[in-house]
Amino acid sequence: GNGSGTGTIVAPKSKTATKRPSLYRVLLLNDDYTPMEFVVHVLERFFQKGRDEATRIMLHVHHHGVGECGIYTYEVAETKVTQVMDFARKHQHPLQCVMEKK
Ligand code: NFA
Repeated sequence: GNGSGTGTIVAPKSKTATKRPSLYRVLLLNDDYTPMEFVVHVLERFFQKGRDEATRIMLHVHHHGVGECGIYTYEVAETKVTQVMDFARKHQHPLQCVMEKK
């Protein structure tokens, strides 16, 4: 860029429409077998939640069947879902993680 003053001549930006990316909710689904502590760990590790917020979300999923972990662009949401599903499978827990368009 020209920000640091290198003497480069930059053409003025033409005013074209920039569209915001679609957003996706990442959700955890309740089941009868995954340990509560494992779900809290998932929320801390993959969704950057602190212990208290992770526990709140886990209990919401436990009581309501589904709950939101975060809202991300498509590629980030897809990566989170894959990371959680791989981690749950590795530990032989049936935890399900899905994404839905907002
Ligand atoms: N319902 C699970 C249990 O009683 C805990 C759980 C919470 C599982 C949230 C999945 C998601 N051990």
